[in-house]
Amino acid sequence: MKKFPENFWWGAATSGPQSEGRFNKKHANVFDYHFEIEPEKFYQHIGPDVASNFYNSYQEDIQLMKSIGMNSVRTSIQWSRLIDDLETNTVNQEAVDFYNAVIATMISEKMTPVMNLHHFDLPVELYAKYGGWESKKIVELYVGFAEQCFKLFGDRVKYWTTHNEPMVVVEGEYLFQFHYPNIVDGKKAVQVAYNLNLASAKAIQAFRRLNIPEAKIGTILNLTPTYAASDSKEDQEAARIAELWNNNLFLEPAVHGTFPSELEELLTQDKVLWEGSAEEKEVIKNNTVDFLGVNFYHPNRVKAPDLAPNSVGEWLPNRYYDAYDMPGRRVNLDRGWEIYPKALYDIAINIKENYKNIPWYVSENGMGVSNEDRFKNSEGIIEDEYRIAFVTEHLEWLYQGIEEGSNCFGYHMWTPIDCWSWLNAYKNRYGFISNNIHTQIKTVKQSGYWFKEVAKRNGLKE
Ligand code: BGP
Repeated sequence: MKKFPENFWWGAATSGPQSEGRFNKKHANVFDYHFEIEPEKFYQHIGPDVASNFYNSYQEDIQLMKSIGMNSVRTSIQWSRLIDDLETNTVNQEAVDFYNAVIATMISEKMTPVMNLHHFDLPVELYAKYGGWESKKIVELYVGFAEQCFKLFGDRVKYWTTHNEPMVVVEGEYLFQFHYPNIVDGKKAVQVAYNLNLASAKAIQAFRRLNIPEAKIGTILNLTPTYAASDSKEDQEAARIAELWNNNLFLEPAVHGTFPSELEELLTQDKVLWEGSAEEKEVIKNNTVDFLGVNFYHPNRVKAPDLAPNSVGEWLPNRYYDAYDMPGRRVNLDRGWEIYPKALYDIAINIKENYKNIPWYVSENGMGVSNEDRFKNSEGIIEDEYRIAFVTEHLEWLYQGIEEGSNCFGYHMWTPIDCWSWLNAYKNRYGFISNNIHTQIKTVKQSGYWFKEVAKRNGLKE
């Protein structure tokens, strides 16, 4: 048997904005607002209003999670729910009661709660008033919110994360127009990336000052290892820059407390470098993470760009590389993402060799498949063998990385119960547990029963 380390986390991740529903929330986050103004942009015009109804059904949902053998679970605290006055960071008592109840239920079901503080869900008023993450004012307000969370829940929550996939905020909101406010502005994107790194370090600083016994803090990054189309000098150079921008821009400050110098040089040469003070860089230097969460879905294959990088026009980071569609690649067509499990091994070794072999866990992995009802058997259970195969392959490569010394302490699936997925809404389903969004009836899939056995064995059968 392929046995995983003792006390390995077997679990799954969700987020507040994708599971709770908008019930009883005083403020709108950027997605709540985007759906209000452009519902037609969301698959089948379904917004985050109800999501998977976690706000009302958290007890039953957590019990279902427990029933499939999960020993740990991540969700997020919504800033737009917890805070009443966004300027002074006073808290909303009903929200405090809600998160207290969620945490208590997880603990009573013997699941380690992991709480994330930012899952793309900035209160939209802060975007309207200050320009969101473009502004350092938001960094300060976010740190105030984070501090409230540590004080309110830190006695019971021992694993915290500052952001989920900050790079997606940069890409979705400022480069590639898949998240509100759909801006295309490379210079702003660079500043937002810096500010998100700064916010993470400042939240960690606030956390350390509170000295909460046994509590640890990390951040969650979507790592997309880069593979060049060929060994040619040009393709290799494209891959080098893609790796600097997509991964190292967040990974290096989080773990080493510095920005990649080659990237700083490039951004300086292109006259788009962020504004940051020596004092801020000191904060980043001195407040690195205790652990890392890695979301892994797909690799990033690149080739030399068709157009010369010094072509005239708006600066965007991808002027240095083009996406490469490798012939024969395996793809999940519903999501359009390549399936390449060996990348998880490459991540494990990269962390071991270049990032202090810091403790890390797979904080998301999984596959979103549409119309899963077609796989229902006569008992109404979805037979999602493709998901079992997908997770097995990823776990095998992860196992190999651990065998070679990478310090990985867990595997979380995206997601426990089918939840709302941004613009794709409920098109692609990722859960171990299905959700009928009309009745909110939740049913364990075949993969959920399978996962329970894996967790119980703490390993994979040979
Ligand atoms: C990650 C996010 C999750 C989740 C997942 C699936 O990027 O952290 O919030 O949504 O991807 O992707 P999607 O919902 O875009 O299909």
